[in-house]
Amino acid sequence: MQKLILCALCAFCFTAYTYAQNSGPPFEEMDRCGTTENDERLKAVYPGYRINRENIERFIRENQHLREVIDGITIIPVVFHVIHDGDAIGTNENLPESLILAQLDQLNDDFRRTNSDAGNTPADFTGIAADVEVEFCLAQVDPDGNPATGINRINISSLSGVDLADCWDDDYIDANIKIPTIWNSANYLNIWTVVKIQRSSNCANTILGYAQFPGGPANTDGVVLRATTVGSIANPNPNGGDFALGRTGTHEVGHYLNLIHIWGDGDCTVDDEVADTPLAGDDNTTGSPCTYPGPNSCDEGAGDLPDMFMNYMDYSDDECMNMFSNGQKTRMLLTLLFARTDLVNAPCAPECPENRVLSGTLDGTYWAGNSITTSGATTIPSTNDVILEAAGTVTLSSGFSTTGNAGLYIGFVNCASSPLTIPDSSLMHGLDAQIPEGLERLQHESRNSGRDMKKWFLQEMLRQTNDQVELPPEETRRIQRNFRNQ
Ligand SMILES: [Ca+2]
Ligand SMILES: [Ca+2]
Ligand SMILES: [Ca+2]
Ligand SMILES: [Ca+2]
Ligand SMILES: [Zn+2]
Repeated sequence: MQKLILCALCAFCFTAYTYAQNSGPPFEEMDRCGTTENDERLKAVYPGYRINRENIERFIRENQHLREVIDGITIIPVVFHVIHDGDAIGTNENLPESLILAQLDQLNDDFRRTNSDAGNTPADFTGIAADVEVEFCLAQVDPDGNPATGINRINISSLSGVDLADCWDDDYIDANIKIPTIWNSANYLNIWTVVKIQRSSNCANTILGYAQFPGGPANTDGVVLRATTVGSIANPNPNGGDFALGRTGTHEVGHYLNLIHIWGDGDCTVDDEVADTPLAGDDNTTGSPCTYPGPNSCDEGAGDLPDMFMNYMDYSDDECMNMFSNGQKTRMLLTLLFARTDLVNAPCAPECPENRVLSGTLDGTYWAGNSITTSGATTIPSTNDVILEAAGTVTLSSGFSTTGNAGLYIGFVNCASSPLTIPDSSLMHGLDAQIPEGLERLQHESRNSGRDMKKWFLQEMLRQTNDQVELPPEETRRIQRNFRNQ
């Protein structure tokens, strides 16, 4: 099932590029993804992991309504650990910065549906093709609070026990490469690029990438990519063959945000826990020219559609992939809400776009690079949750009001270009004086991890819209993310 079987065109593809040193076997023999095997291994080793996975699934199933409170763009800080064996920077697996930036671009394009090949999505699926509203930035601060580039080059000679002659399967990479190099996985998406990833079963050097689903051990959390897959449509990896456009990264980050394969890793009786993706009986390894319709592996009766082989979570060639679905988007956003809460408390360089003046009825998230001010009659109705996040000041003017069980969160995020100082007592007192009717007390949290970040928030911000839902206290911390408004 994992094996990629390509078409007769491969004879052409095979001669169209040359391999770098250590780049592995011919691409028609590659395994698209090792995530499922890694998942099975972790379930066998860590009993708690299986329970975590079940809890996350239950949360997603029972809290679809919370999708509504996630508004605006979520920005995830990324660190690329470029693992090499002494090659000059930009050579072989010691990837040039240009390819790493290209991969970051492709992630952003694919998750925001600004990918240049979005027009290839078949009409059957354009209605559900999603702007996931998640973006990625290179981490600007390391876990010790020092300025960083988000690119961390590591010579394996500095890693004890790592040898290119060893079998680099998921277990080996986790233990010998990830654990010694990881940045706190609660706060960063760690992506390791490596020269080879080998199958556990026979050490074949064929796996393009693998991810760890949420709920696993913190010290191995992240995504591993074969170095030859790192690139983009605009800047393909010269050694990547059919997998040069960065879609391995998109696929694996999809797993990292809890997506499972489009065919649910099973036959037509097993789905992918996403309602708007058609059932599929197995993976598709569709290659050029990516003709739609392709296979239709399961008959779902009325309204049946062919397989969505162009979904990032199938096994098609990079050039045939071009979409996530709305259902996949919901699954990823709810995962961020429940299982990757602190990830988005990001030491990225925040953008600093503007001052904002709000009035009328508020709902959702409002972000401003400098200040947010309300003007005249401004209301949060009892059914709404509102997040005001600014790099400067937030001022609730005299016409501001709330009704009933409205939720309000006010946060401040430092902006790299305009260092933030908040006069604690004065601002707290200023806000204290303005706590509107129907809202509970303000809490103050101060964080200093490389930048000033001070947040005030109201308890019970997450209004309980469903009495059966018991969110753990940490859920209020979902707000510690880099929100910005569209
Ligand atoms: Ca090398
Ligand atoms: Ca299936
Ligand atoms: Ca489905
Ligand atoms: Ca079908
Ligand atoms: Zn996969």
